[in-house]
Amino acid sequence: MIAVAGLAACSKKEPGGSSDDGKLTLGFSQVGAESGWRTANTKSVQEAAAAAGIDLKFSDAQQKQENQIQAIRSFIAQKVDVIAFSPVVESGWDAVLNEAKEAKIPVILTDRAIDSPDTSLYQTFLGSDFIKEGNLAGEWLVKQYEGKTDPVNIVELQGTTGSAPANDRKKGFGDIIAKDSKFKVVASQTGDFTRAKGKEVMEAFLKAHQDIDVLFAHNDDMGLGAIEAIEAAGKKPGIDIKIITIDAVHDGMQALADGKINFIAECSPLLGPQLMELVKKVKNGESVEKRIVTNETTFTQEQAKAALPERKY
Ligand code: GZL
Repeated sequence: MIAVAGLAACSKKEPGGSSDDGKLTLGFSQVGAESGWRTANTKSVQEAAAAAGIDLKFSDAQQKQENQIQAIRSFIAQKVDVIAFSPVVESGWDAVLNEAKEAKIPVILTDRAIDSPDTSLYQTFLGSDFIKEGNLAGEWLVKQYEGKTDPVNIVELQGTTGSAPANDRKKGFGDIIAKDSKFKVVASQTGDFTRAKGKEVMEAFLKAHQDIDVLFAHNDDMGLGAIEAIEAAGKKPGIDIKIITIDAVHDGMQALADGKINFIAECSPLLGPQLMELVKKVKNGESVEKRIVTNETTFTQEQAKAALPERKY
C-alpha cells in the first residue's frame, strides 16, 4: 500500500500536465537488450529524449510482456504525459492500453506493432515494414538461383515467437520463395533474436540436415550465432551455406563485408528523433499519421564494404 501511496504522492501532476520542471514526461517501455539492434535503438531513444528536453522514464522488459504491462501501469500511476513502447509480441495489450486511454495518456507504438483491431488504443505506429524486409530477402535469393532447377534447401531462424517482426518477415520471405517450388524451407525455428539461441538452433539444424544451401535469419544477431555453429561444423558461411539476414547493425555489416553473410535487408533502429517529434505533437493534440514507415535499404557484400566506415551503429 505504501508503495502505491508513494507512487501517488510522488506524482504531483494532473493527467496530461508537464513534470514539475515544466518538461514533458515520456514513459518508454523497451523490449529488452537482446540484440545489437535493440542496443542501438535504446541509445537513439535516450539521446533523442535528452536532445529534445523530454524527461524520459525508461524501462527494460527483458523480453517479457508482463514486465512491459507492469511498466505501462507504473507510467499511468505516475501520470506521465505520453507513453511509448515497442510491444515484444503482437497480442495481449488491449486491457492495459484501455487503462492508459481511461487515464487520458496518449500511447505511441514504436518499432513493433500490436494486432488489436481497436486502433483508438494508440495514436500512431512508427516502425519498419517487416513484410517488405522479408520480401527483399526472398527476392535477393530468387535472383541468385535464377535459371537453376536443383532443389534449394533453406533453414530459417525466426525472431521472437509472436512478435510482429518474426510473423511478418516469415510471411514476406515465404510469399516470394513460394513462387518457385525448388525453394524448400526444410527447418524453421525461433532463435529469439539472440546470438546464443541462433547458434544453438543452427547446431541442431546442421545435425539434422546434411544438405543446407541457405540460412534466412530474421536478424543479424541470430545469423552471427549461426556463423559460429557453421564454422564449428567445418563449413564456410557465405560459401557452403549462403546467409541472408535483416537489420544491418555493425557486426552484421562486418560479417557481410568479410563474405560470411551474403545479403542484409536494413531495419533502422534510429527511431529516437522521429519519436520525440511525435511525442511533442501528440501532447499538443496535433494530428499525426496513424502509420509512419521508416526508410531503409539493402546491402550486398560490396555495398557493406563501402558503407561500414560511415555507419552510425
Ligand atoms: C525490428 C526489431 C527486431 C530486430 C531485432 O524492428 O524489433 O528486434 O530486427 C531486435 O534485432 O531484437
